[in-house]
Amino acid sequence: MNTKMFCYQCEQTVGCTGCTGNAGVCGKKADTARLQDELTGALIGLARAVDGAETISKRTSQVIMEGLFTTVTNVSFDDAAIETMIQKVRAEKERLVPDCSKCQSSCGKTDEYDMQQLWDANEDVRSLKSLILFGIRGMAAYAYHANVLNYEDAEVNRFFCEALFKIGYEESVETLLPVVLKVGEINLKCMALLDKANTETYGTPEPTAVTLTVEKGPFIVVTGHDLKDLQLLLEQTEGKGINIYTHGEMLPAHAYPFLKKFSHLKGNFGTAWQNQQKEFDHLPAPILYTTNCLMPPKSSYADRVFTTEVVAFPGAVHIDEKKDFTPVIEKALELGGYKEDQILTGINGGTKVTTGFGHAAILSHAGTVVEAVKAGAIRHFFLVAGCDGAKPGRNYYTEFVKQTPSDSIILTLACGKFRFNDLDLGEIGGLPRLMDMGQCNDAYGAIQVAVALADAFGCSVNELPLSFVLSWYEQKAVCILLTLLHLGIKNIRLGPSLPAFLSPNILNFLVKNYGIAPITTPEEDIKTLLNHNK
Ligand code: SF4
Ligand code: SF3
Repeated sequence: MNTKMFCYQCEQTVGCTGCTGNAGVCGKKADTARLQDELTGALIGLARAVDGAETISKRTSQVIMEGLFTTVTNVSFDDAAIETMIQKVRAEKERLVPDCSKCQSSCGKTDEYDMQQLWDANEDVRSLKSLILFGIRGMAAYAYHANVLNYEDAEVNRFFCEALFKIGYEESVETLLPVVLKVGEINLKCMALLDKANTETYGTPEPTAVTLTVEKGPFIVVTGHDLKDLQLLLEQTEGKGINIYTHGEMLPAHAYPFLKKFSHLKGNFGTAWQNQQKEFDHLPAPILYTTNCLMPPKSSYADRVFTTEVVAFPGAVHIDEKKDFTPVIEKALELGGYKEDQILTGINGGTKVTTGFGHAAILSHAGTVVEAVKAGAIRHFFLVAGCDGAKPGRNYYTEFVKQTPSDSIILTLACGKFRFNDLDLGEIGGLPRLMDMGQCNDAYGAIQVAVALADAFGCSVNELPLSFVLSWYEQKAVCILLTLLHLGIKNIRLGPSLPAFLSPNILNFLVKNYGIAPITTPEEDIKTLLNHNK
């Protein structure tokens, strides 16, 4: 394959096959894509150097997580930052195995990996290696968030190396397929780790109504998934007359007892990531990006974009690991915010949204839920969850939710919910019909709820009146999907389009063994899914 760049890791890839020109649909330039490939090749080189080690040091693991996270869609557009990351990976390999790259031995482990080999491989091998690579990229983001809260899991850390090693070493479908499923297994452990890290640090999420009104005066919008950054920003802005508003995947932060005690954490601004260029246009406030999804900023607000951790964009001020948010605070004071309160709404006109229905909150009503199912008040549960995106066809999810019968419950999580989370769908037996469980990583909570319900009814998760209707965009969705497959969850509906990196044979395998299917129309899918477990 002789292209300027090759990337097909996200849902908006060109023609559902791959971005191959001078830049991807996301705005990633060909040079950046090539550097990301070089970084991935260097990470495989590092994994080769630690092959067989029982324990992977904290330092090596941090380098691997950071390197993988850097290559997730909409995280880093900054070539200089990626080059620095590549040097960091090489330095770590040199520290572990001095002179490895100069060694003449025939062990076959001295080199970095040339990603062109992967892109040129037989389509099934390429498909499986891509599933592994994109899955561990997503998982690395979750491990990274747990790590900043000082939580780590030796098995998760070891698996990053194992998976990277296999990408560079195994060449057969038979040996790669088990690794794909193992990504799902280990990601479940990784999401459990992050759940523990978040709840032990910030408390158990509580159902919380969040206003969409932005009060007059200086404010900061904080987006992404990193709760620690939000905590530090809240501490540094306390008493300074600056309000903080969450955006996108930061919305569920309002439900954590430790974070909600800050009275200047006021509400949520805006919707999902793909609307940021419209919503941030001339915003009288700075925006702090803690993770994906960053879109190339328009000139109307580029001077107020701040990044931290692995997020980076050329020209945007980057807050380094010292976490001094003074430049963001000064920008908020300089811009001054709105002159009057702004009563803003969600996509459907609602003026507030509710979040915080984590597994603990839902399971505290387990008795009510079980009784309601037995009495026929609840006929079905739909998990309508996942990423949002820019491509047309995603209004399927809004329509799906609107058309669900009034005796069904909708659980949701991740940023796709902004299409419908301001709808008032009413209640069943005192429980809201629409419950937001949190960020994408809180898919762990949805799994906990499903397992507990299956226990209560003495059946398997697949026998529950529960359907998974998922929307994907980037690589975190890949690891979550692999976790659901690892758990044997069947009949998932996936959209808005299927991943370009599923070869026909691998897709057939998923269809045959897991009944995975693309979304069709809300009417058709609701009808099929309601009849499924009868
Ligand atoms: Fe294309 Fe997605 Fe890759 Fe960006 S991340 S270059 S849009 S496939
Ligand atoms: Fe959204 Fe980018 Fe995936 Fe965590 S913020 S879900 S797309």
